[in-house]
Amino acid sequence: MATPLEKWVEEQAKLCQPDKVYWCDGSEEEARRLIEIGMKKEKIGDNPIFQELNQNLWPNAYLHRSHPTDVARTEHLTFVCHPDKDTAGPNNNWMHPDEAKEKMRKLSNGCMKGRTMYVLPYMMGHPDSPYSKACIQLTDVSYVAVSMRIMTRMTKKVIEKIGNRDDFVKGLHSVGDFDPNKRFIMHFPDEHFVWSIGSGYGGNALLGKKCFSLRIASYLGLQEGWLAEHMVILGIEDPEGNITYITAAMPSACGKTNLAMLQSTLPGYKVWTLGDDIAWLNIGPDGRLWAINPETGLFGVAPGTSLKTNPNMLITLKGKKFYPTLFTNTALNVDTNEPWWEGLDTNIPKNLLDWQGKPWQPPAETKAAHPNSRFTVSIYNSPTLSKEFDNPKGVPISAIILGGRRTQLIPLVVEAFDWEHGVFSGARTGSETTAAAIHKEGVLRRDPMAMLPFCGYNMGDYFRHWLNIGKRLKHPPKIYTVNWFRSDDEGKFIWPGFGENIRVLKWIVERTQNKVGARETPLGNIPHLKDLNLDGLDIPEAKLNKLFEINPNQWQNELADIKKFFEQFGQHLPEELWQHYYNLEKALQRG
Ligand code: SAT
Ligand code: MN
Repeated sequence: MATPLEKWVEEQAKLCQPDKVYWCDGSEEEARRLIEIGMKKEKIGDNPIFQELNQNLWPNAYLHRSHPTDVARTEHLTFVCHPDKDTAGPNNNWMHPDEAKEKMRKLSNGCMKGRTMYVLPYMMGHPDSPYSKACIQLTDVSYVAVSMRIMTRMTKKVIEKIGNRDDFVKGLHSVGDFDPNKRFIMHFPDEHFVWSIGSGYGGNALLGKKCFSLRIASYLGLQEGWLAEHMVILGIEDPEGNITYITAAMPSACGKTNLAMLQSTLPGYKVWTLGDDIAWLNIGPDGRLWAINPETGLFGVAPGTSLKTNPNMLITLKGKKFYPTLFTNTALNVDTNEPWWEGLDTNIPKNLLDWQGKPWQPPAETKAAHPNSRFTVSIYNSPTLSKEFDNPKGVPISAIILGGRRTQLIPLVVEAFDWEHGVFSGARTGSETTAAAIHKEGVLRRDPMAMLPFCGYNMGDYFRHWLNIGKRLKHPPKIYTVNWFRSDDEGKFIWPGFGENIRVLKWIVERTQNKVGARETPLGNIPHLKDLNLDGLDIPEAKLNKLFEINPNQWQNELADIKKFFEQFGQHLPEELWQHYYNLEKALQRG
């Protein structure tokens, strides 16, 4: 008798009509075979799927060039298909599940002809964790199969774990013909099912990542009483050897990965990495909030990554532990066969191909590496990997950081008065857009908890869910907002960022230990400058003050914009958040 899993795979194969169905076991030997296939047989246009890079300098590394129109997440083609629109909320594109399936069935009919359907069994979370989920993705491209081996725990054991159950997490993915007009990423939360066609790009195609671990998992979390968040997880070790665990939410390409692997500039402090993108947060039996990272890989933005900005990442990328490491849409140094991107070093190689494989020389109108070019590498390669990474229980969280990219207005760090005020502070967070998704760069958009593109249901209800979680926590983490990007009158960032951010983390840790005081402002508590270790930094006092300036006049537009954002959620927006809004308005008037 066929299991529900076997039946499901068979049905999808009937629809997509691949030449072959191949069940992956997740082994290294298999990954090597898939890379061979991707180098020799499978193609995108005229390009092979993989190209081997210099194995001496970049062990196990391969270059992938995507279809030129397929370089980032496509939020306008991403739908959350609840039976009713209200559940999806104004923060999601919505389509009725029946209509969405009809559309996808038509597009998927025969979409895998001439290709192999890979069946990928994988776990999100450690297999022994009470919080982990067993998943299956189908895909028709080796790039996705190999990427999923890096990003998740892919093993045949998942098939045994699923056994005769039919409630496993399902993903059906095909690159189709890469036609942007036939590209859709559809989520069916009630069925734990994601159906994606037309794109091979990370967040559109690695369905365990944003699609399941955030959009669908956030909805599961609402039903089951936990949170799926767009957050890094890290441990901060102080000179006495105590480790404090925190999470931090920031929109894509705001330095989350750099934060997760931060190289401390303060003697005696060290950061341990647990995750760079997604955290699942559960209330433990002790009444604290516990975090696991459901992933095992890092899918980071390449441009800007250097020995100066993130030395640990370069060590990770050159690590040999886990096979393979992928570079997507970076440039290529032809003489040395190495990947290259803007910001890697100051020397521009003489003989360079851009991300599409065309000769490139400065000055040029476009960048050599695509601004959203990425690396995919195992977290096990990281020299800063926390010893708790594989602990099925996760780590207890003492502080939550909610960040955004704001060149004006928002102070370097502010502590919320309590959990509820923290939820308000997160809910009003805005960020200037980057290249991680297809939209205009540098435009302000509200992005609460960095979850706007990833919350799989009405965000008004999401805020209510956060408030409810807070009520159930005996020892809630403290909540902070940070902004590394505030700029001076010449448009230059005031704060040096990167490794120097440890100075802000140190203050946060000391606040969670009640070791330092704070100054109350309308936005929340900010540091006394004497408590912020600024040794060796050369920031004039006037600029330091500017980092923490709260200008009530400038805040008038901001308040109006927050109000407009909140109003969209109508009755779904918790009354408590309006209360905090009016409190802030009044406090700013008082100055
Ligand atoms: O493409 S992903 O969504 O996986 C990466 C990102 O935008 O954060
Ligand atoms: Mn992300």
